[in-house]
Amino acid sequence: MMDNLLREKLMNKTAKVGVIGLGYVGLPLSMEMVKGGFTVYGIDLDASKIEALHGGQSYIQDVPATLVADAVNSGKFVPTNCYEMIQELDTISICVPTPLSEHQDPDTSYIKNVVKEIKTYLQKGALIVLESTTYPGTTEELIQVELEAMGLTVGRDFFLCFSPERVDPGNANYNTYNTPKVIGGTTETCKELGVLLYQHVVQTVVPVSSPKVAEMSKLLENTFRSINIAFVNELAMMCDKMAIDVWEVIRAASTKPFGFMPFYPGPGIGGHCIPLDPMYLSWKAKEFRFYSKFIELAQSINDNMPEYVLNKTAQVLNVYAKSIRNSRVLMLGMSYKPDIDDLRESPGLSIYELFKQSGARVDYYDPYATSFRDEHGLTVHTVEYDPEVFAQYDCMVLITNHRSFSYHELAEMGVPIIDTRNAFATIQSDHIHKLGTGMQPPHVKVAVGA
Ligand code: SAJ
Repeated sequence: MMDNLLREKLMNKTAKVGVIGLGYVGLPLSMEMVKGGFTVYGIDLDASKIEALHGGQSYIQDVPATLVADAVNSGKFVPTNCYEMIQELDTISICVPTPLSEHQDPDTSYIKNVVKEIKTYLQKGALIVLESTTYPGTTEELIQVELEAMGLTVGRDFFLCFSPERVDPGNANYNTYNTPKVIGGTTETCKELGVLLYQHVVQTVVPVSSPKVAEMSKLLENTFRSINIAFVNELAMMCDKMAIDVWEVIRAASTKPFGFMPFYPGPGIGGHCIPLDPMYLSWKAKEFRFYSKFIELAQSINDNMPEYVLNKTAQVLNVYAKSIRNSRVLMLGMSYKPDIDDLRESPGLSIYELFKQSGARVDYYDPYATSFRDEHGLTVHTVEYDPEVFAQYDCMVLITNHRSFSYHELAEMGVPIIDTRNAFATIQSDHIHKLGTGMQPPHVKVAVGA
């Protein structure tokens, strides 16, 4: 039986394991599989990635180059951009992107392209594990159906699982090895073989009853974040109206030792997961005529935050008798979260465009994300850090609270600051206007009953 043969190879680690997609998920996974004792064949279409890996270099911040070099030099990691390698593989973990289309619908083209190659080269008896975040049903609909149309039978001629990636780039505490790995098999045998592979690779494997449960659990994890972030963004807008400090409110609520989990307002949500994953779920739900008001509402609140930041800035400039048009605005930070250079879906990019469309003369300073292409394809570069130059701006807007920023020095410049992250929390100053603390700057006290 095919499964017994594969079971044997997984037990004695002679199985040739493959990873398709060597990005922030696939490369760390490949390295853990090497550590687990397997010979790993990494397949990626990007020849520059393959060249870098063969040169013992790493393009993923969490993967040391030395690890790559040792794995390649020992022959335990074989990077290639040839899909033909699939015909040698006993297992294939698919770690390709699942973005959104321009209409905010799932774009599963990367998965479909990989499946085409697997249909061409798959050797009978192989285990396929889809890791890319996607809607419930993808594994069966895009992989099982396609392979069975070739006359193969899942659980006999090939084995199929879904196991969501939980990679959090830059996280110093959690990595591919020590983050529990959920996995669901199309059949009981598929699940057993998937568990057998990953138990040599990660610390904890969490088997579930089906690929759909595994697919849905990942979407729950990230939709949970999107909805809670949206709620706290709404609370911030409410607090702006009520002149209550939302940051103090959250700090106070966080003292509750049970039944509460803090989320924080911001200029919107970015990254490769949170803005996208919930849309995969709401899109699939519509197929069942189920319309998730929660998800759509959260998406609209979060997507509206850049506009809200623009309006808050306009209100603050107004206090100083200035308009957005022709004001010199300096954005502090552009990446989607602190201390990284990742600009994917960053709300700062939308805020930059909104300032430009409103006629502001806008620059940005970010020591990590040092340039980006604007909506017209033009490259925009960060300005250099220069307190004397910064003091000339009409206002500064804190978008990303990088730890490297000199918040006291920035505050001492005397330039009005719109703080969307409570980054200046410990600095009391009349010209610092925090999101969610009242639309009137602190020094403008409205007389009660006026
Ligand atoms: N954000 C807020 N308020 C919050 C939390 C986040 O505005 O309270 C914003 C961030 O600034 C960012 C966006 O939301 O723009 C997403 O932030 P994130 O902390 O969720 O970070 P991500 O996008 O890197 O999410 C990843 C996810 N990991 C995986 O999908 C494997 C997510 O599930 C993790 O929970 C998250 O990292 C994490 O906790 O770091």
